[in-house]
Amino acid sequence: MKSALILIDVQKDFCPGGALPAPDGFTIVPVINQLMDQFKWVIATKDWHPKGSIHFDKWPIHCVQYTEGAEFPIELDFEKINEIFLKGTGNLDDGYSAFDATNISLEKWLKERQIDTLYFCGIATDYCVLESAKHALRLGFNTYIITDAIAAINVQPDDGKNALENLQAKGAHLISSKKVITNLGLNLING
Ligand code: VGL
Ligand code: ZN
Repeated sequence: MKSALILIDVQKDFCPGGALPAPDGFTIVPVINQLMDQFKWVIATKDWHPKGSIHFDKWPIHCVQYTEGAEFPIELDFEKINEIFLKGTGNLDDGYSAFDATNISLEKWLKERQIDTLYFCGIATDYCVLESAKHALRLGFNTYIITDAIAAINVQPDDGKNALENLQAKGAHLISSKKVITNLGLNLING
């Protein structure tokens, strides 16, 4: 089993003060910083929309390409990221799933490295983490969700909770960062 940590959309616009914030957006950053040391492979997605995207019929304008809101928060140790996958890049493209990234094919990238197990963290539990992890399960990846390293937008108060129940029913494993770090650390480094 070869594993990767995948950071979904840890971007300023999804953190408090941003355009479409998850209330716990900053809280998860130190947890993610710790997790990154456990993995040989650390990858990240960025929501990366063109200004005129139809996506903004549904959402406040956020994560526009090359703007500050699309950047990683400065507290994130982003130099540890091996590859960045850009999604939602077309005018007609919501890009909720990491596997819809357009600059590099995520599935191909993982297969080339024989990575078959994904540990998800990031934002938002109820949208892009949910859709990316569902997509990973459909493609046959072993799928873990690190429950204290994700943050929900919670348009409805239970959206994050429901997303996790939905994922668990589909075969995803829920795990704490502590468990990843203490129990699995050494195996994962072998990536
Ligand atoms: C997201 C809503 C709109 C996400 C992106 O990253 O979860 N949510 N665009
Ligand atoms: Zn978006």
